[in-house]
Amino acid sequence: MLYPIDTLTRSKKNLDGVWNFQVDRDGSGRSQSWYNGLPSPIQMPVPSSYNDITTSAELRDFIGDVWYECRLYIPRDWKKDNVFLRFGAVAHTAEVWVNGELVVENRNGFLPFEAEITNLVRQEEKLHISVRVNNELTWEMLPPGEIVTKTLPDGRVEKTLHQQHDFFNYVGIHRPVYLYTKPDVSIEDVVVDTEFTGDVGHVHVGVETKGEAASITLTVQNRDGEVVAAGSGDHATLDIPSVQLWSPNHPYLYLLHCKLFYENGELLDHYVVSVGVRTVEVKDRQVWLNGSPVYLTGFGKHEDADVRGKGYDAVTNVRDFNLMKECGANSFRTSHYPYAEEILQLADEMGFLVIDETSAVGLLSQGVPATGELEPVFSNGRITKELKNYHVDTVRRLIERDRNHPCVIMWSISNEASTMEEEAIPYFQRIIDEVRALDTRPIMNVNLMLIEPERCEVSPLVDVIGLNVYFGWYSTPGDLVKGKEDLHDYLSRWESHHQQPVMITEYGVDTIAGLHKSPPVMFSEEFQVEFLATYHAVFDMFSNVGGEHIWNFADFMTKQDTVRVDGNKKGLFTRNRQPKMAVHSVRERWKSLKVGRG
Ligand code: GCB
Repeated sequence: MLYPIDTLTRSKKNLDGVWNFQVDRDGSGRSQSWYNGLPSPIQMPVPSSYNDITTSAELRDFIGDVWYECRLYIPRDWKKDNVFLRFGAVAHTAEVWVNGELVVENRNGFLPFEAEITNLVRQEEKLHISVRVNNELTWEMLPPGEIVTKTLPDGRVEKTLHQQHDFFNYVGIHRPVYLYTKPDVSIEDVVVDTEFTGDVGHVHVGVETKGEAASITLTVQNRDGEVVAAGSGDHATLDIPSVQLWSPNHPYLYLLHCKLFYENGELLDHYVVSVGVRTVEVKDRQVWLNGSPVYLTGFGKHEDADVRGKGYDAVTNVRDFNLMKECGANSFRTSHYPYAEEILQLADEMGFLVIDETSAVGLLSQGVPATGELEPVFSNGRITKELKNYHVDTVRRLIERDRNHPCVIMWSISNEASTMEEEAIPYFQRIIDEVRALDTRPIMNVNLMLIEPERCEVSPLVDVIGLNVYFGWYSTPGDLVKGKEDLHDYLSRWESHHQQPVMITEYGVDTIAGLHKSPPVMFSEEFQVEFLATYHAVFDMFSNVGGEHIWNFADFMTKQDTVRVDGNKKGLFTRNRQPKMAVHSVRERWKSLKVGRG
């Protein structure tokens, strides 16, 4: 799905701001036609999670439906165009009405959806947009969850969410909302793939169109606005002489202009895609970028910030990227769901390699921390056909959304699933087949520490194995001597059992900023420094380790729990994006690593 942009033939209108909002306590809003107007709304910013905007614990923890609405005029000159209403993401399920008419339903909290509303725009009055949002999770969606209901003595129904994943169930209209126009004869999709031979870059372009256009022209402009390659047709390869390759240290972007023309030369549609020329492959137990091995340094992240929750926030995102650059990070993982498209655009611009993850987190029998024996979920009917279809659909929509971003170097198909079960093989094979049918990038699956190399059934199917490791934290807590031995033993066994590169996708410890202890103890800043240094020394002993992502970039909110102190505190930065002590030693290491850093 193409991102809405202004071009010679298209306009967009951003609807972010303060909308009306109302909680639907007994779920009767639909039958009371709230889509025609909310009876007693309060104000709610969009985009944002609604949970932390007021001071009400009831709203923060509410389970069920809430409603949003806004009203606006559409410019008169839009009346000749086709108009679409597009949401970047609404968690978790949404129904959208325009002028009282249901126009779209969506069941995916992390991916965009849209509806054509041309006929409704042609009416004279203000447009009334109404959205019903529900935050209930089931085992037929991702991430999975379960709502347990209890009827209280006074007849009220109490709902509790049981979730496996370790982040707060923030919900609401999370990403930018746009109205945009598209001509009758239009560019529906553009697919770009790149490679190079010597110093010539090859940009393979596929254009999907709607309606009858006489011709399609394709031109590539460099940063100075000069046309450096040109072609035509719906499939073409454009060659860029003396190409500037895209990499984290040199995030050079070209602009690909696609134009549709009528026979008489009239311009019908125009769309522009940023293109970074680069290659990614996995060989010799390493990840290669532009023909050289690259070692990934960086973080598992979250879309999470104080007050805003998971709401898109450019301020936080640019701050995060500046801090990551400053640490010597060249990459991050979109743990544990697809991030906003605007974040990937920023990663293209600023130069980060991204492991793009689906929202398949928590496909196992335990919550966090998972310790002890795991119960099966694939073989006992917990993982249903509906869930698998949802996963396949998510992967398809993710790839269709993100495949043109040079920053995306890998697809991560799940985090910590119950992959010791044989029944997980056909499930994941289906997901992998879907990815391979759509794209050539390497596939990663992220493994739970409890699932030992000899027991993991899914790792043999993927290109890169992600390992989340917490020896000396969740196992032998506080004992880094034993933790180091266990980590060494674990990595040695992965090295001898599997031929693919492994990537350390998580390692880290909860650290309370300002807590100092000598000798170090768990939760102190000194312990975080020592833990990371211990792990780094072990990683350096293994040539099949292709990278290290600290868990987490910043402290983040979780559900309330005895193992969490106002959220997960494994950040290298606080939730307010200020450094903990370990930042300094991490920066020193990452900036001086000799292995290729892209
Ligand atoms: C994990 C999970 C991550 C948790 C982390 C932790 O393995 O992948 O979502 O937040 O452990 O801190 O326990």
